Amino acid sequence: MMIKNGLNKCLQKKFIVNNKLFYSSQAKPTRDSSYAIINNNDIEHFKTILDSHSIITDASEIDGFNQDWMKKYKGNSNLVLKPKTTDQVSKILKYCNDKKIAVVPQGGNTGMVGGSVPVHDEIILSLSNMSKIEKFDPVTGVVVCQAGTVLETIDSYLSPMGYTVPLDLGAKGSCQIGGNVSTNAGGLRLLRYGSLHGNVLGVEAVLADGTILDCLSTLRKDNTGYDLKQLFIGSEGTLGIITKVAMITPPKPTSVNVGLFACQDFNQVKTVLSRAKSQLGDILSAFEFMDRPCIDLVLKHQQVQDPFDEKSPFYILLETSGFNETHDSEKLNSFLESIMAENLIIDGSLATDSKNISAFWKLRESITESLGKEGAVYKYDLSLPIEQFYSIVELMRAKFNDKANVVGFGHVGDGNLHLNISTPKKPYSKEIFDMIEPFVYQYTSEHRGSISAEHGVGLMKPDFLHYSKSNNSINLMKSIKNTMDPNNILNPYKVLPK
Ligand code: FAD
Ligand code: 2HG
Ligand code: ZN
Repeated sequence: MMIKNGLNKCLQKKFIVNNKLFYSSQAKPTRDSSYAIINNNDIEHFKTILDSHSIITDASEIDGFNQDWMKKYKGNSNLVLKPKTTDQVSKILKYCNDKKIAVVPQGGNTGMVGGSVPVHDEIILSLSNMSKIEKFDPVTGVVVCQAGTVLETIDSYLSPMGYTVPLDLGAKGSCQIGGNVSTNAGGLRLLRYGSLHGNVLGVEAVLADGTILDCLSTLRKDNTGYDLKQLFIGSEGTLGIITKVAMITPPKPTSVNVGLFACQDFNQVKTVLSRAKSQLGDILSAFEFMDRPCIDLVLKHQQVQDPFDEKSPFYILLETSGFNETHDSEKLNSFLESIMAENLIIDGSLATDSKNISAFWKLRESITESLGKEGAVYKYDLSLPIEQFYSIVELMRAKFNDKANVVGFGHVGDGNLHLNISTPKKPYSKEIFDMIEPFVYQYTSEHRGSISAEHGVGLMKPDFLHYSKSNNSINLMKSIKNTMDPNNILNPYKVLPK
């Protein structure tokens, strides 16, 4: 296997965007007129809770908070509050609940389903000023931090002590741990470390009426009744505002290898995945997949080189992480020998030093950014059985022909496909949405998949929730919401259908 050098650092440019805002094939929800419209008295009251720097009323400053990073969803809020303490969050929510003022919690605003921005004039409660790492236990690996701490900051803090965060994603430099927990973000290493439902040991959350709920346990085992913290993991800010998170972190691997493999067809990808699981076992830490159009997009928009001389239809990025270089290399080499001997890959390249490892990861992690540079992008984040995993990409490609660029990539090791359809240089269009939705959701439902594997429901999918949840489940979700937030002030119009 040859390592090809020269995959340069990507140029960080602003996404090309357009201003036509469509939410989905569904109409934008109308404003619920029972919410109060904020006035000067409200702002004067917030001045008794927060210092003046933590209250933003200037329209141009608020603009960035009103709009999501894809420039697909835009609200109309005229107030951003940036509390520094749990007590301040509690006082803000108590007031909003009493006055029936709607609130949208916002972390790093990197979410992909429009959950983090207001739909109408909700107050934006930004957690950015709550970014302290409060405690770390070097024996148990448990870290406790405020919800606004950026994921990468936690990782940089842990690294010198030999620990790492159990989740990693392309947005790590901007997303916050509170946002990650609220969306139950998956990412690139879920295959190895599991989901946040397992890694989060405790949360502190403020309920809609201002009650501070202390579930900030740091215990690995605690079966004392209902596990209430789970309600906040993945509920996208609809049940409470997370103010602190306690999370178990794994030791940072000292030996890391990344292989990039080219395959002729998706069957080869599937077989390599099953071989990797059985032969690499405990050192397998990521198994990502991307089709050729993804690579073409990255090559078009980033300063990177094709690692292979020949084009192939499918690529796998496989990572091993462990603590014994000799053991890991032996294991990886015998795995590589066997997949090559059986012609399961047509080309491959291995990176063992940090420069080449990051170059390989860059190819995978910059797909989203490259797609964003194309213009309108329609994103679908699906869990599908491995047998149907790629068929939906082929179906959509056939449906669109040359009307749109259809790409497939994602966390194939976890059964999670990112289907993206882009129409370069064109604005979002209802016609395109109607060609995709509800077809993609129906297909997913027919194969008992999930219409949101990791990005959440947000504003994009409440009307489609029934494709993945039974009526009884949706009704129970509604009654939990009603119990915890009877005035419906927290992140309205999101997650639950009307
Ligand atoms: P935001 O976008 O600000 O908010 C997300 C949701 O959580 C909103 O509903 C918001 O109201 C709520 N929320 C935020 N903070 C709180 C809080 N403290 N309390 C209560 N509710 C809160 N996601 C994945 O799962 N896997 C990936 O691999 C992945 N890769 C990405 C790569 C890129 C380049 C980008 C831009 C995004 C990616 N995402 C991925 C999506 C996104 O980064 C994650 O969903 C992330 O967890 C959101 O965190 P955030 O702080 O930006 O939250
Ligand atoms: C990823 O895995 C993210 O890179 C983004 O979840 C997926 O852009 C997307 O569709
Ligand atoms: Zn993803």
